[in-house]
Amino acid sequence: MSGLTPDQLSFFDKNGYLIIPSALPPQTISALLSETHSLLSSFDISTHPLTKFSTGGETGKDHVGDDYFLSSSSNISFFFEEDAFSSDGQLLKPKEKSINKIGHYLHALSKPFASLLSTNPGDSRGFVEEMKARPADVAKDLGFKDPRVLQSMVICKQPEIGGAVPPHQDSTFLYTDPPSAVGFWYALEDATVSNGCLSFLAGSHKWAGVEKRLVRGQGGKGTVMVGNEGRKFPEGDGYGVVKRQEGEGEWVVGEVKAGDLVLIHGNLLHKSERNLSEKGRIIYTFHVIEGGEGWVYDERNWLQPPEEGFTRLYSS
Ligand SMILES: O=C(O)CCC(=O)C(=O)O
Repeated sequence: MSGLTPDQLSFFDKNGYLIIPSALPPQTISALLSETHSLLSSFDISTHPLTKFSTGGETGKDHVGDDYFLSSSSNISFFFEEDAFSSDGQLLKPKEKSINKIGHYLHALSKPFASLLSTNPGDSRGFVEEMKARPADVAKDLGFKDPRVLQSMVICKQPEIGGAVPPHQDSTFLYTDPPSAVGFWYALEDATVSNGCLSFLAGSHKWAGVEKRLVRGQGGKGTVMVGNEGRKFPEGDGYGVVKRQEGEGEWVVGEVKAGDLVLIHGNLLHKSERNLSEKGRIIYTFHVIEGGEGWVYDERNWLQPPEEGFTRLYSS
């Protein structure tokens, strides 16, 4: 077993995030970076719709909502940094240095990334022997019954033009009723204040309900942000009963080293700043939701399952 210790579980419960140092061995970090660079250099820009990645602010209307984005749950797609283009639409840098993120089915279609989900040495996805805090073990310790990986992404946060990610809760984008999303976020390069590491509003998962959701627009086209009429907190003690206290909830900076894993509760407010430095900040993240009985994945969610369904980590 390589799940979480009681201290780690209690830190996560209290704060809504947890940093696990050196979860990935060095050779795995190299393999994942090498796969990232190979994907970046081999994608065909001549047939690409030049979709930028934007989180879309409050309304969700200017969120990337075209078919390229909406169909990316079942393939490997490439999204540009917003500042990658000149005012007349020309790329300012080579394509490899212009991509903000790659997603959303790396965990199934890319062998190096899929290997992180492997639970046994005979698995055809590959098995990373020395990995700490294996996702299936972590999910079990967090109480998941039938955890499903529903999306994965490499976020490059390119040098000089790396876009900011405004404060958000992942369950706004990956809603189940009741909420259940947890992010697994692996640094593949050191992330610091200068190149746009994560920050967390510690404890906000206990008082910040999921008030809005990103869903598909009319006729399944585009995306729109709507009010959440479902449950706003996970089931369990301590959710939604406390109000934000004055002075409580400082933003905590999460500087990490390559190989560290950060777990992020789906209700936790978190963000990252722009990267104006010369150093990139490549990370890999996937999100897990509860697929067990009693949790509903809404058919209006922007992200819909591929034909084979979301990827099971295990089922009880
Ligand atoms: O890596 C980042 O900068 C932001 C990632 C994030 O907010 C997320 O995965 O929910």
